[in-house]
Amino acid sequence: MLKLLTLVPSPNNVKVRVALGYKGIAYEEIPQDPEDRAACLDMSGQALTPVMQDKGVSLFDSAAILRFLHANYPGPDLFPQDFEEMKKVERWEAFGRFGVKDSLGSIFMMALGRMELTTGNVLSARKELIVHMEALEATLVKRDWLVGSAMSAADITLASLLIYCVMGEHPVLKASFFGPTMTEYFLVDADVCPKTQAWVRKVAAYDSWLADS
Ligand SMILES: N[C@@H](CCC(=O)N[C@@H](CS)C(=O)NCC(=O)O)C(=O)O
Repeated sequence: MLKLLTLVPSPNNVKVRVALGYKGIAYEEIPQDPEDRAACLDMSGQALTPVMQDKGVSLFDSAAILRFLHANYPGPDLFPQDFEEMKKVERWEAFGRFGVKDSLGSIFMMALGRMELTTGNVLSARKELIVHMEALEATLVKRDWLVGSAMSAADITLASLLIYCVMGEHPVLKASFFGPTMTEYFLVDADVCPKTQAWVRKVAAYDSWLADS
């Protein structure tokens, strides 16, 4: 059975668990202690989660894991077959990795005490995040999913990054080692980008940890 070393409340981990849930793949989950990276290092040669082991392969990096699941398992596709549609998914993934994640990451770094925590820094990261949400909203007012007619890796990647903005009150997120301040820094009002907020909840429902919000 597929093994997943996972840091329960982390966006990149939610992303992989959503993909597993969506494709209906059974897996053994091995929650990680944020202070102890020995198992990740042992399995993948690097310390970050998520890490997956399956069919004789050990893989780190959520985007690589999604491609592995798409290529090796039946069930709903995570990536389109069409070349142009694939380029759209990859553009959304890049927007997640280099746009949304940069603003999100700076708030995480402040909450973890790795970057100077000032009101100005929090506010400017929040402002950037809301601009990113507005870009998603402009697409999601016109269509249910970012690319094609069903959920894809584009939706899974972006929605998982926004869980703290939308679902920060969820007990799993609120109780996380990032601390309750994360909710305070990230959470946006219900009337901000409502389509995007509903879409984040719809995607997150495929993760058993976040399903019952
Ligand atoms: N590119 C990697 C990034 C993985 C990553 O940043 N993992 C975070 C959790 S979301 C982590 O383990 N952080 C540990 C730390 O910063 O101490 C991916 O997409 O999986």
